[in-house]
Amino acid sequence: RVRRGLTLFFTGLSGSGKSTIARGVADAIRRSGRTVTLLDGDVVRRMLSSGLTFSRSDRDLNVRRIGYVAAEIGRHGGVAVCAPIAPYAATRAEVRAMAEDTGDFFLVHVATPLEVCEARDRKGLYAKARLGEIPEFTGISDPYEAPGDADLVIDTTTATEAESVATVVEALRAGGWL
Ligand code: GGZ
Repeated sequence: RVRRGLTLFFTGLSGSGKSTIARGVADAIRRSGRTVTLLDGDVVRRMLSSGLTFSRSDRDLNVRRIGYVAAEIGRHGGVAVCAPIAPYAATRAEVRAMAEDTGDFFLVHVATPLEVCEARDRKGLYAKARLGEIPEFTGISDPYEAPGDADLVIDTTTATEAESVATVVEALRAGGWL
């Protein structure tokens, strides 16, 4: 039986935990027997969007490309798990429309507060952004528009990685996608 495709889209700040949770959820979906493609921010920036900057128009182009690929995966009954920052609401809405044209769309806001992401500063990027060494850094010198249409909101301030993954998997199960 060919199932309805799904674009599972994570949005949130750098260091919010998006990629880690997305990877864990993708593994869980795969174990459930569905075909999964992970479109992680890092890999997409290298393979699909190389040469793009972090200007608004380049971010939009990056996020639209991810949305297009995800929608095509959905068309063929697959699950695409995407995890870019995707800071702009209008662009996320475009992606939702593209994905819903060929399958389903599920938006997860990884709403770990800026203070927490910055305090962790796993890659040292926030410190550089504060020093002005990275211009247009989301949350510091560039906007992040929090979604008002998230299907699920998670915060990794206190939840462990495993708990966050379990929360998303449970929501997918409840929605009939798993
Ligand atoms: C935000 C930046 C920037 C700027 C480099 N602003 O924590 P990371 O390192 O691994 O994740 C961030 C990643 C964001 O790329 P995306 O493709 O997800 O962004 S968008 O959806 O807005 O296109 C961060 C790193 O790239 N990075 N410069 N100025 N994040």
